[in-house]
Amino acid sequence: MLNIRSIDPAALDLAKKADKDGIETVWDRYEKQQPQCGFGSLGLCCRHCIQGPCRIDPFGKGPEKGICGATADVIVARNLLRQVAAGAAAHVDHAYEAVEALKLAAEGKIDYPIADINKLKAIATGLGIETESKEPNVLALEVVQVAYEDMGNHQKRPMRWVSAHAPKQRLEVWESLGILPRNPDREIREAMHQTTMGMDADPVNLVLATAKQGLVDGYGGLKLATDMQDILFGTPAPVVTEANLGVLKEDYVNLIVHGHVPLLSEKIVQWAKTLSPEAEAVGAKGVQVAGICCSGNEVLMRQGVPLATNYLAQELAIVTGAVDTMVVDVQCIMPSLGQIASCYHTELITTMPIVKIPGATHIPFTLEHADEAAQEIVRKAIAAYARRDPNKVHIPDYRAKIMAGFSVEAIVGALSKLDADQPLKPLVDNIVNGNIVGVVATVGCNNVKVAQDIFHVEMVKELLKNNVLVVATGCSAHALAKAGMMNSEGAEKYAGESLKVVLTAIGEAAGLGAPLPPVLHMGSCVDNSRIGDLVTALAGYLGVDTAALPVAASAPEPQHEKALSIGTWAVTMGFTTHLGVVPPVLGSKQVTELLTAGLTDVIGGKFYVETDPQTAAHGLIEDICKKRKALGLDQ
Ligand code: NFS
Ligand code: SF4
Repeated sequence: MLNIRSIDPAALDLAKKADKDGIETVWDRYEKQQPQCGFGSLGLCCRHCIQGPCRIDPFGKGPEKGICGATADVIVARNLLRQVAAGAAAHVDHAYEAVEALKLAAEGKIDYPIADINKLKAIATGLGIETESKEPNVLALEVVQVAYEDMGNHQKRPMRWVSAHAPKQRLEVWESLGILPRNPDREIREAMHQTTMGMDADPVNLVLATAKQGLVDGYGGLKLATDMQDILFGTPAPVVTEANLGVLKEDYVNLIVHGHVPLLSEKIVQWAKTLSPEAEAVGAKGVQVAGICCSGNEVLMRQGVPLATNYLAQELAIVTGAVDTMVVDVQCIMPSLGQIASCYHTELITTMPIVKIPGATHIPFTLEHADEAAQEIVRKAIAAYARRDPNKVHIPDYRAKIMAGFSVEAIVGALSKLDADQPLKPLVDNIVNGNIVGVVATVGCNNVKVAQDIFHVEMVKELLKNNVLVVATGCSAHALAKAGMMNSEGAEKYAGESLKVVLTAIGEAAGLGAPLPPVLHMGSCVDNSRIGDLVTALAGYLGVDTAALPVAASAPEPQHEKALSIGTWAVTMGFTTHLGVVPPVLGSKQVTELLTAGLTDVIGGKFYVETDPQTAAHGLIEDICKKRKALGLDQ
């Protein structure tokens, strides 16, 4: 079946091969699910106790309450809180592993570096830790201590990762709403408790609890993970490489890293280089590592590893017949990969105790034996290369040049070429004078309900044309990378006149000899914390609340619960946060109203749901213009 909906030429090309090879893809399975359940789509079904399942009739003709008496508002609000808590849990779990890694690295118990002493010092200073004349491992242990205290059950105060890093004005807002999170595990546990049968029946209270989960996610997940990973592996600096499945090479061993946590993928990149002679010994020219989803973004940002593809085309990567091994850790890994890999020579390798897939080889990854696991995985890929069937290989010849690695430190570094004393000033000046109308962060996934990448690309085209600077992470960054929006030519092609002037000036000053890309790749989904850091710095420099900045966020094609938790965090930061796919909340007028309008007065931000890319772009621009006016920038 050729059900594919995508604008990615490589995906379209491979869908034909999938059809020929008899491979069922995510698009085929989506078709088979039609029509999807209306109750579920509206958020109106509840299975929280086994008197249920209960469903509310959205047309008011059938039941108006669940068996226990829960109304549509309660059911929708409870479901949303659980989803956002689940998203936060994924990020907190990820962050926690990185904290453990830093601890063991600092104790010298594992073979991981502490690569970025400057970042370590900056984070320690931010947490109020004295850094003077302390050895890096001593300092790292003190930072870990704070992280562990934040995670500890005994503490009643809000997380220090929040109070140390959040914008001042925001802290006051969150405190007044009673949503400052204590330790993340406790808050997630409480959300699970709060949503069980016979608990909270107040939709407003439930929505506020959801906002609190947004903060758990933003600071206990995203920010903590990025900070730890930067200390361990280095803070990204600009790198140049390529994106899309054309980065796979016929005469190389192709090893794809897929998932999210860089603890394993960093090791794989390193061992792929070291073991390259073994690949040559079997007739390959070397080992080509490429990345899918956020593992891809992580090793791109720090090691310049090319991007293979984003979420929706993960199955099609295997259909190339050229992937010798795909190694996965956690999150966004389609269970279908095991079956698809079995139709080719590809060895699918799972590594985590909580992600096992029938049909995959399981090689347990532990911090203590990371090098052994990585070597074994690379060697498996080399062995699989020998089994590759040339008749089954088809690598679509599509790849776009990209520049990535735009951490806040890298952005400030480039700007400091224009003003060494006040590096944020050139950016702020250009926002004030209107050369840059505002900034939109596009984040999040692909969703099979939308033609792959189309919403990201079409909306961003419109934003750039209107001189809005775009920063991107996650699968959105993949989409925009593949579409050629992350290189200098992209600035010429897509940026409006005044934005182009700024990009050119920064590009020249930074020594690129060409404009800066119009879309800045800021990393993986946990690296949304980098966007948080950037807006926090901008707000601090201007002495205003982040909610006042001409900045907005968008997840054009969200699919994962993580996208909902990140979006919720963006709303708590005071941003209008666009979703291009309707989340399952429309079954409750009250909850929908709270999320899209009612909360704004108290929290400053809101969700904005719009399923047309052009309209969404203009909606965001309108929002940015209102904020400009309120700041007195445009009369
Ligand atoms: Ni984010 Fe990254 Fe992609 Fe969505 Fe999944 S990979 S963590 S959740 S699908 S952007
Ligand atoms: Fe039904 Fe209430 Fe049980 Fe949910 S908690 S399944 S609404 S009885």
